[in-house]
Amino acid sequence: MAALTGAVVLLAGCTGGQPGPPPSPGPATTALPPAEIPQVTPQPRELVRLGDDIAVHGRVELVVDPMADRPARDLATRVLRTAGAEDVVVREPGQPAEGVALSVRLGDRGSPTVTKTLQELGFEAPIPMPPEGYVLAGRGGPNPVLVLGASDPAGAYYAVQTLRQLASPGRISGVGVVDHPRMPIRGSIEGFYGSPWTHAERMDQLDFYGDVKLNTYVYAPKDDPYHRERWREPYPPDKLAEVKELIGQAAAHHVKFTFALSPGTSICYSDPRDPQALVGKLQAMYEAGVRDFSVPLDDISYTRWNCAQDEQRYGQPSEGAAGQAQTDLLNHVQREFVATHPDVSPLQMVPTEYSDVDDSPYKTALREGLNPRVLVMWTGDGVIPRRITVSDARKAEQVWGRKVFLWDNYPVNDFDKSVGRLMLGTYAKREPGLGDQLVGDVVNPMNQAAASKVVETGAADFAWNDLDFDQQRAWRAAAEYLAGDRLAGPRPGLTADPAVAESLLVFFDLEHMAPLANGRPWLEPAPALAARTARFHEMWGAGDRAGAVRELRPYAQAIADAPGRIRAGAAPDFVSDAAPWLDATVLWGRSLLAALDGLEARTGGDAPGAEERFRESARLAEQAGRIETIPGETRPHGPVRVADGVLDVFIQQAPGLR
Ligand code: LTM
Repeated sequence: MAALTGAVVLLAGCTGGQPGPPPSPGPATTALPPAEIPQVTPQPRELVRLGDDIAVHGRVELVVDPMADRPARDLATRVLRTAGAEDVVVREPGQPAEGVALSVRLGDRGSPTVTKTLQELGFEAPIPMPPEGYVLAGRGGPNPVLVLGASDPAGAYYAVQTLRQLASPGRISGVGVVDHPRMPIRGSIEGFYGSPWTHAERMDQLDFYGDVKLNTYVYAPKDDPYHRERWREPYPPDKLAEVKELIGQAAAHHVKFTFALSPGTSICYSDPRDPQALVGKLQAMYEAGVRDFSVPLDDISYTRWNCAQDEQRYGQPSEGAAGQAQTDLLNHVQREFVATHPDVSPLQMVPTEYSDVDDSPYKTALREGLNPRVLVMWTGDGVIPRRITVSDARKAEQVWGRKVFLWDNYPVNDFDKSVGRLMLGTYAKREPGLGDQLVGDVVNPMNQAAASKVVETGAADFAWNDLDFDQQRAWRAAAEYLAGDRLAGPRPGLTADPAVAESLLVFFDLEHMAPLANGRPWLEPAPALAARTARFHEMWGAGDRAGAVRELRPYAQAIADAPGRIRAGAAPDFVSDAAPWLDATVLWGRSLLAALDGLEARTGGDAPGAEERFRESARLAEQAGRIETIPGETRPHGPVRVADGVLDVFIQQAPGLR
C-alpha cells in the first residue's frame, strides 16, 4: 500500500476531533475481533486491515467539516444508525459531546486533526488526493477511532459510501482505505431508441449511481422529441419540472445531470437563428440548474444538407463539409455559451463518425478545427465492438486529436439482433489500462432500467479502478445489490438474502449472451450452464450416465427455482423488468428437469417412461419459446431468449442420447 505503512497501529485516546481532551468515554466499548472485510464496490485502490472492528452502539458523534455536504452527513448518519447507533449527534469540530461511545470524524483531508489521526493510524503524510478521492481509517478496541478525510465534497460522499459497505450490524470493519477514481467521468448515457425511461426510473438510477460512485448521467433519449426532432422547442412546464427534480436528485447523489440536445436531423448550420436556438435552449437548461451539456450528432445523414443555405456556405454535401459545419456549430456553442459560463463543465459531443478509428475528411475537419476543450465521444471500434482495447483508444486519440470519451453500447438492447435479449452479462472485454486513455466511460443502458444495473455495476467498478477490475466480482456485487432490500437500510448487504443473490447469478448466466450488430455473440451464452452441460456430455460419453444426470440435476433445479426466489426476494423493479424472461426461465428449467428425468428413466430401462418425460420436456420448451417481450417497452419486440444455443440445444439433443 503506497500511502499506508501497513502496520497495525495501536492508538490511545485518539478521537479524530479538534485538539483538546478526548470526549468523555461512553458505555464500555466491546472488543470486536476482526470479521471478514465486506466487499466494497467499486474496488478501492488500496484497502488493508488496521485492527479490530469498531463496535457501533449507544451514542455516536459525527464530527463534520462544512466541506462535507448534507448528502454525505445524512448518509453517514443513516449508516451509523443502521449499524447500531442508538443516537447520532452531528456537530462541527470544536465542542466534544459528552458520553459518546464512538466519535467519527468526517472532513477535509488537509485539516490538521484528520491528518494527525491518519498519521497516528499509520498513514504516510501527505497522501496524494486527486478529485473525488478520500481516505478512511478505522480501528476498534477500548478507544475506537474512525476518520474519513476527503479532497472535496464528492470525495467525502464517496468515503461515506465506502463506510456504508464496511458496516454490518453492530460493527464497522477496522480497515484503512486510500481511494480515488481512475476515470473522471463515469456513468450512463440514456441514449437508446424506444420507450425512454420513466421519471421514477431516472430518479432511482441517480440514487443508485451515488451508491456505486458513478458521477454522470447523460440525458439523451432518442425518442424524446424535445431532445432530437423538436429540439428548438422549449420543454413543456411539466417536463421541465421533472428535469428540475432530476437535477436535484443528481446533486443529492453527486451525479452530474448532463443535458444533451441533438439538432442534427433538421439544423441549418449557416442560418444564425439555429445556432442561437441551440444556445438558447442550453441556456434555459442552465437556468434550471444544469451545468453539464452535450451536443450529440450521431445517427444523422451527412450526405445531405437540411437547407439550401448550407450548400452555398459549405459546398456540396460531403463528409468533410459536414465536419466543417459541425465544427463551426460546436465552436459557436463553446464560444457563446460554455466560455461565458465559468461554472459549466467542458462541452461533450458525439460525432457522426463515432464508431471507428480510421482517419477521414470528416474527422480531419473536427480534429483541426474543433476547440480542444470539447470532449469527443467514441463507441469503440464498432457501434457494438467485440472488445474495447487500449490500443484502439490510442488510435481514436490520434484521429480525434484528443483523448476520447467512451459511449459504451452495452447493455443497450435496441438494435435488431438484440431482439428478445435482456443483457445481464459481465462487464467484460474492456481492457485494463483504459483508465489512462479515456476521459470517461458512460454505458448506454437498456429500456429496462433496473435490469441495467447489472452492467452498470460492472462499468462503475471498471471506470473507478480498471487496473484491479474483476468481472466476476462485480457481477456478484450486482446480484447482491439487487438481492438487498434497499428501503430497509443504507447497506443492501445488511438485509440481503444470499439465496436470492445465488438465484440472480444463475439467471444472469442465462442472459449472459451479448450480440454484435450482426447477431454473432461478443459475449458467449450461459458460460456457467455451458460448462456444466459440457461436463455432462463428458461423463455421459465416458459411460457414467447416472453420474452425468446426477451432477447436472441440482443446477437444472436451480434454474427452475430461480424465478420464484427472485420474485420473492429481489428488487421489485428488477422483477418487473425481467418478468417475461423469468416466466420463460421457469419453463426452460422444468423442461431441462424433464429431459434429465427422461435420460434417467431410459438409463434405468424404463423406455415408455422416458418417452413420456421427453414429450413433456419438448412441450415445456415449446411453451417457453412462445413468451415475448413486453409490447411497447422494448424495441425491437419478439420472443425472449434464455440461454439459447446452450439450453435449447441440450434439451433437443437429450432424447437422442444413447
Ligand atoms: O451509439 C450511438 C452513438 N448511437 C446509437 C445509439 O443511440 C443506439 O442506442 C446504439 C445501439 O443501437 N447505436 C447507435 O448507433
